[in-house]
Amino acid sequence: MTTDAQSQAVTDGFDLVIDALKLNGIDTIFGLPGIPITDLTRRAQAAGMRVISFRHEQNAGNAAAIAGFMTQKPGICLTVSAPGFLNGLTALANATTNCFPMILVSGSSEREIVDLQQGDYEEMDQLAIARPLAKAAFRVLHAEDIGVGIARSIRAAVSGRPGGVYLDLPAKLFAQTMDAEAGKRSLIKVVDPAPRQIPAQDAVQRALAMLKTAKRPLIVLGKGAAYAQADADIRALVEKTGIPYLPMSMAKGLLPDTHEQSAAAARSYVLPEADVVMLIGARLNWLLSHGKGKTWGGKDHKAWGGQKFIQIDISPQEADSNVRIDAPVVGDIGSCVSAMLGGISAMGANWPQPSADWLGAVAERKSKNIAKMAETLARNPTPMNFHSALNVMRDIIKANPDAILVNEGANALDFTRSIVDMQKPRKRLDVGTWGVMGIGMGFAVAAAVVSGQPVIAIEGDSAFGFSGMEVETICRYNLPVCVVVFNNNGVYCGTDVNPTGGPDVAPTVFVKGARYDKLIEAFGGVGVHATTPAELRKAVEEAVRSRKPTLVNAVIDETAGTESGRITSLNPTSAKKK
Ligand code: OXT
Ligand code: ADP
Ligand code: MG
Repeated sequence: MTTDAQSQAVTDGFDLVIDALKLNGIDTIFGLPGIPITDLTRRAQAAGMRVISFRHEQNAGNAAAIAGFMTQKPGICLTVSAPGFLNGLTALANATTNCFPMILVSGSSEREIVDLQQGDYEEMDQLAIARPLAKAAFRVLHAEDIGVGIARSIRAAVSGRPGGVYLDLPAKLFAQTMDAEAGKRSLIKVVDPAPRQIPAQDAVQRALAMLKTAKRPLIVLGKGAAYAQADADIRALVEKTGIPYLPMSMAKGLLPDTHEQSAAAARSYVLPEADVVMLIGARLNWLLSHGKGKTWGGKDHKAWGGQKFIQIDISPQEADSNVRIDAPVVGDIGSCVSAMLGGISAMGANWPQPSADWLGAVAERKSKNIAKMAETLARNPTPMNFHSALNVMRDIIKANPDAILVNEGANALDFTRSIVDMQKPRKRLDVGTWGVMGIGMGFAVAAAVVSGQPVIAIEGDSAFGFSGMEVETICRYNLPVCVVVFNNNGVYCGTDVNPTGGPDVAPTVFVKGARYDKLIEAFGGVGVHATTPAELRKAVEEAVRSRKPTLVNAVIDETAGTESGRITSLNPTSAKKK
């Protein structure tokens, strides 16, 4: 005879973690199994979650981070203890830096042994190491606290300025059991995880007054604006004000790059010339030359260029980080932009359009640059250079506006950014705030998994090497990813020589004529060696059409690149290769 106690249903740590994630609408885990989380991956899959297993945790972490950016739900990266955790940490730090919501969930070793430093299996004080690199870091010791641990992690990742969160789950926790009913009750479905933050009316009025009196206004759209998913209102704000706008790299496509108000092709003209600049989800960091110096028309590299700044951002601490912000508007971008629109509508016909002089000057500079670019793109040199290869990629992306473009490298990044137009929001995913190499395959996998759309990854040959083994992952899950390796035999280019004449090649040079296409063939994918624009076009078009995992080794003139692409000046010696 069974007693009541014996027949009582129980649950355990594994199931509680899975149930808590599912309860919060999280249906995908990016990770890499091993002690102590192998069974967590198995049981998550058995419970109907999508578990995408990677070959290296950094790539799983990058996948989680970009999934977070694309969906506004925290992406989950699951790793084993110490080394697996550390492998995931770069992605966690990168997520925090870029304001991407993700949760790095790592198994860890026994607290009693770790804290006494008695040499446990994969011993490491992971929580202490993660804390400075994450927006928040938590550890759960008891099964009944799993619900709270996951709820707090979700809130921390997506509320306010999004970021990376670390959640430490010691091995012992998973095997802990508790009454199933009590377990269920302990879970929390997070209500309103990213509450709207309404801007103060006086802040909105101050910003509008400044914008209204501007003679040469400019709007800068950053990846915060892309993240916010307030696309229609942002477009309405830009169009109603008639102000030229500059998209930061990952904000390209928020309005189509072909929009007549886009000043992307007149960047170096509009930054120093503008008198009032409204930043929407963009920081005045290095990518915007800290809002001062010669880029902004300042006399020397530190001098203020005379612009007044309006900054729309969810973080109240962002204002004044580099130069004075004259009109900070703090709130979520959706609410701020809609409040601004409300103010503008209230003024009706009294809202002034920018002067014809300003718009004309921007248009003139823009059409000059576009004409110059068209000339360069029309050339067809042998071997291919970045321009002739990107002329092809530009057409293909134009014909496939829903495809997602992943992009990393130096020249391969910078040329792609200015040549390939994006037509829809959040379709361009790249190296972001840190200019970090290695995001490529993780981003590509997540983009395909999250969106189901074809993904095209334009990769420098060096950049690709950081995550290249994940082509096996792409083949294993049969993802519609086409990787195009711009192979110029090295970091920046392939022409450096060892000045000593010794047997080692120069540090920036790779094996010449490498066949990256062979790599994907090892896993059953399609490999193509392309030496002409026609071959490149055929291969990528076929990949997009067939949705088969494909890697195109696009041979690029090894002399074509410049040191560090467009950011040569950041090298301490500022040495120019060409
Ligand atoms: O106005 P002007 O005249 O100036 O012209 C501008 C626009 O107006 C114009 N434009 C257009 N013209 C015509 N038509 C259109 N549509 C148009 N659009 C624009 O074009 C120009 C340029 O416009 P842009 O791009 O908007 O402006 P600009 O001035 O470039 O903007 C400034 C920046 C700073 C915003 C921009 O440059 C930017 O976003 N830069 C990002 C740079 C970056 O992040 N680079 C990556 C890091 S480099 C380096 O660190 C690398 N490493 C080291 C390393 C890293 N990073 N990570 C790790 C983990 N380990 C090591 C390595 C190893 S790169 C690298 C590998 C490199 O080798 P690869 O083989 O991978 O790559 P290749 O170089 O290809 O060989
Ligand atoms: P970019 O590199 O494109 O200029 P950054 O990463 O520097 O973009 O800046 C993004 C900014 O957007 C950050 O300061 C962040 O606080 C802000 N942000 C992110 N999401 C939101 C949101 N939903 N509402 C308001 N601001 C946001
Ligand atoms: Mg290269």
